[in-house]
Amino acid sequence: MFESITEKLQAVFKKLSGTARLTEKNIQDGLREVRLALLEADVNYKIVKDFIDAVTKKAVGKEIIESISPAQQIIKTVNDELVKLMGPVEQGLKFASVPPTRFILAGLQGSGKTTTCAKLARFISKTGHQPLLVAADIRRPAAIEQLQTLGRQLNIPVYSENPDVYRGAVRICENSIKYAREHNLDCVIMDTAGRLHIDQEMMEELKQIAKRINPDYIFLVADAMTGQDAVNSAKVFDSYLPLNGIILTKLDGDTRGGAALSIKAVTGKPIRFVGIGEKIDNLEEFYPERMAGRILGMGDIVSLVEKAQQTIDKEKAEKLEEKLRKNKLDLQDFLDQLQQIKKMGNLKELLSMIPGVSGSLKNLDIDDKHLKKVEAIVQSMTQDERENPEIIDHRRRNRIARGSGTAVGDVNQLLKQFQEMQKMMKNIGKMPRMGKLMGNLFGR
Ligand SMILES: Nc1nc2c(ncn2[C@@H]2O[C@H](COP(=O)(O)OP(=O)(O)OP(=O)(O)O)[C@@H](O)[C@H]2O)c(=O)[nH]1
Ligand SMILES: [Mg+2]
Repeated sequence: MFESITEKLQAVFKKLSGTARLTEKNIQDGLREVRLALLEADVNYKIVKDFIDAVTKKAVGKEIIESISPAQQIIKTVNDELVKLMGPVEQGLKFASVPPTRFILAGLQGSGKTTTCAKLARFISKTGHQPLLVAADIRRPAAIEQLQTLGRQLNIPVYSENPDVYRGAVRICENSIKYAREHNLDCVIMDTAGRLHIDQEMMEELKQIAKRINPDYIFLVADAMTGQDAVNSAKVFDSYLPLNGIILTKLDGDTRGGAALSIKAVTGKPIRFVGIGEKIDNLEEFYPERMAGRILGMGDIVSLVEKAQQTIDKEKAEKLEEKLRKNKLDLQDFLDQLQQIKKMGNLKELLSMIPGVSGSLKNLDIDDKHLKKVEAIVQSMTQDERENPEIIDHRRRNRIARGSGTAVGDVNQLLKQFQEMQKMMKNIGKMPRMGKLMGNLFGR
């Protein structure tokens, strides 16, 4: 998905992180390339302009958090703006208090309506509801059959009427509601007829259906491969029908990403689901954060910076980085860091984001009980001992264990872990960028 834009953006960021110092000029140069990447991905030009303006403003005027590289900060800023561009999006579906909950799927010919109806029915049935598929596309006789086949595959009932007895799509939809009630089906999903282009007839029919059945959700099914055409037609659809959201299909195909990135900003309507393949299971709820992550391909750095920003304490970070560099981490720091890390969430998860680190800290235990023990042990040490753990001999170990209500084995284990940590820090400190990262990571 979106390989091309991802590749381009990664190249830009790589270049940025290679420069020793970021100046306003190389930020601007970098963002110019981001701009090109977005334009090439077929993002609406006006949106690109606003996007770059927003990122520039943030990137240039931003207070720099020491120990996160400026390039990482820019990646985070670009990420945040991408998320903003596509969100916010409400997740989950609200089911009507008086069933059935009514869904209308509309869209141009071939956009994926029929397939998506079936996928949505499957999605809904997995949440414990009983959907009914409604064959309301009577323009193409084969459409009814297509839906029936899908329904059979899924074991989901399909409501249809004999196309020879012409009663019109509106009537079919109305009748399907009755049918759903009689059969205790609590959702109806209506597959409507598409056209090659938006025309009056189609819009009238959809408007009539919407008027008569009072839908809970009208979703526009749009083909991501058609790029800005999908965006433009979405805008027209939205002017006729009160859309609740968009289902963007064929994101698995050779799409450049333009539709996904522009459609919310242009129409004001969020993407709610994405189709990522022809199979019935290939429907996902849409999360702007995940999509931004996929587009940038930099999820690791983004979450790292995020966690850092959440709890940043600049002074402490600086001091710690200094200590790290000189390899003067003492036991008090060790304890502080353990506590901070606990606040930040799962240590292992965090460390696993940094290449090469995950293995070396696998055995570090950091649950509450363990932390309390470490705390008690460190607090039973003298200042001198905390700063110079190598002076802690056998006699002192016994005393510390007694003082902290732990066993000598616990004290030994802690000292050993600390030693390992120091060793690791030393190695990491040798890599300039990693040193910064770790300084930041351990510096809250
Ligand atoms: N790769 C891929 N193909 C899809 C996706 N969604 C739908 N398709 C394919 O797109 C084609 C058209 O899908 P339909 O569901 O028939 O589209 P439609 O909007 O109902 O078409 P009409 O009823 O003719 O207007 C089919 O071959 C589907 O398998 C998707 O997310 N990914
Ligand atoms: Mg169809």
